[in-house]
Amino acid sequence: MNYKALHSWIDEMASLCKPDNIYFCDGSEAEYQDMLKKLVNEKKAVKLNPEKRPNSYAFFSDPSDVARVENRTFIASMKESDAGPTNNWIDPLILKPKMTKLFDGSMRGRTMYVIPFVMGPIGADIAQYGIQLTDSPYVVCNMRLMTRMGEHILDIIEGGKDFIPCLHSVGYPLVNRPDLDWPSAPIEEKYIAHFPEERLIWSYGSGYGGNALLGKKCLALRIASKIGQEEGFQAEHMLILKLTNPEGISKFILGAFPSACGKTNLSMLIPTLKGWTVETVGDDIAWIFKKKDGKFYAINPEKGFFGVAKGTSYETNYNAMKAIEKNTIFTNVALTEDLDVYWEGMKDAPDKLISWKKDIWHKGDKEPAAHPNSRFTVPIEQAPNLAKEYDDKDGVLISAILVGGRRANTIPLVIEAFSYNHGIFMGSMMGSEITAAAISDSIGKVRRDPFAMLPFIGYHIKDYFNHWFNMKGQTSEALLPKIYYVNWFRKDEQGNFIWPGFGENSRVLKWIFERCEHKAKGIETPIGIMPDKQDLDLTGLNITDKDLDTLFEVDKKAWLDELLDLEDYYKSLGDIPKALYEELYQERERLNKLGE
Ligand code: GTP
Ligand code: SPV
Ligand code: MN
Repeated sequence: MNYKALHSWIDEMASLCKPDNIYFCDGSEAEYQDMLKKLVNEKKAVKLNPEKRPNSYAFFSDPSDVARVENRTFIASMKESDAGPTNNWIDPLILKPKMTKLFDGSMRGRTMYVIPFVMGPIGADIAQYGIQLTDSPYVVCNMRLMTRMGEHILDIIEGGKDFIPCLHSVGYPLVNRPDLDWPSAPIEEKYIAHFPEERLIWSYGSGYGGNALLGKKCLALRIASKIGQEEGFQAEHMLILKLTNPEGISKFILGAFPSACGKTNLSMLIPTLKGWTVETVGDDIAWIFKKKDGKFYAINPEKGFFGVAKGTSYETNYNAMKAIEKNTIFTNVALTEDLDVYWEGMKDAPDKLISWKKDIWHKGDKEPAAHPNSRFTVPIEQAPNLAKEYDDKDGVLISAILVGGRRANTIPLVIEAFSYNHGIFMGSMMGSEITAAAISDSIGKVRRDPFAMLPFIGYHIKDYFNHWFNMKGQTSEALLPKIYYVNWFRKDEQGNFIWPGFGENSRVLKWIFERCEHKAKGIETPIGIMPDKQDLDLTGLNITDKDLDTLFEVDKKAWLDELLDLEDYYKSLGDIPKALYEELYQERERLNKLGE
């Protein structure tokens, strides 16, 4: 859509949703403060103690609206085969009328906010403009922290830039009933819908995170992945970090880990190795493109963090804790008696708290005080380790891509792919234990989640894999990023993590950095190249030889089983690229020879 269509679209949506008012957001600080003040007056938000947490607010969602709802997320392409076997497909000719009925009058008694925003640095070739219409002031405030938004973006769109229309309603019209603290619709009425051919997003019934901040997962991943497939870039669920060695040389590394598997933490890491630094460019989404030099570059389409609160502490993620000391919105965390925030894993629990359900909570209570998917929203500029390149429209040169998930067994600490194709194979086989970032009754179960994109590919997964190979094209290995499979989450028989993780992950990053410079050694195994114990810098780390052996073990039987399961998975996906089967068969052959 472009300028001509803009105002008639807004009028059309307003006459459908029937809000009491329409308000164009200018994106200013004053507007943000006014909205939060109003939300506090209406008791929909709590202003935190300004001496402890200046200019910060807490929101508490309805207990049924706490995460992405994958089974209510739809790809409504014209043809079912374009959505593929991993998406919920629904015929747009059925869904449109159904949702039109739901949207009809859905904003009664409310204001419709118009949010002009852009995903990506202004001026970046692949930046994508959007307009979100929403009846949730909570969403407006979060979009302001998470995206580049406001009047200046509307000016650009009115100047003729194409934009992606995004319609959102919490689905709780105020007709003969009072408002709720967190209005939303029952689960069976929630629809997070994507119309890829029209490049259109309609979201109804949820006010939470990726369901409602439509610039994030809906636009920057599902719709952008489809645009990228058509226009030659990749939209990926990846962090972007800048790693600098003691000599001052920097490299940029991407990491694809599923939801709640460590992207924010890795991008904000403080290395335990002396002289090394990590700076953050992005913590959740990367758009990858190729330049004329044949190399791959990345931009972060976002401008803020929507990070997992649970488990975040000054010990595990100092930079995140510093970032959220002020100007932060918290959702579903617990509150202390003096109105500061608390969550499990932050520090020792005080005796008494207000839980995310707004109940009094006592130390020792069985239920956690904060929701496991409690989150903070904070502008990226507040990260103490922000890389200066974060806003660079030309992107950063990618040296390496990490893939990985939560796996209690089988997957070693780090494996380097033999080639880019082998790396794509590694990404395709990723599995991870399901976390609380999505509403699911299978939390903890391992599921395949290729490139951490299973819930976010806006089209057929076979074409997604093809796109990886197409983007590679004829590029020589020397110009391509190196790909690594990592796993920080291996457990011992007692169920404890073997690898200390967090800042100690810098030891693995150092090996990767030096592999990219052809300096570090590695040994060939059937599943890829791994550091020998002496190749990994373990200075000052307390870890037993037995644990190290486990972290680098290649369990022939477990891997062969893994490949059998993967082959079944491949078959279930339809006609995926032959190159993936070739990689699988070669890996099996190498494994079969092991120990012979
Ligand atoms: P999304 O925002 O959902 O995409 O999550 P994410 O991938 O950014 O994950 P995040 O960094 O927020 O980490 C999620 C959880 O994993 C937190 O509770 C962290 O404390 C924990 N975690 C992160 N890194 C490590 C690690 O290296 N080791 C261990 N054991 N836990 C980790
Ligand atoms: C994720 O689930 O991967 C997130 C959180 O980053 S949400 O924005 O809710 O999708
Ligand atoms: Mn994420």
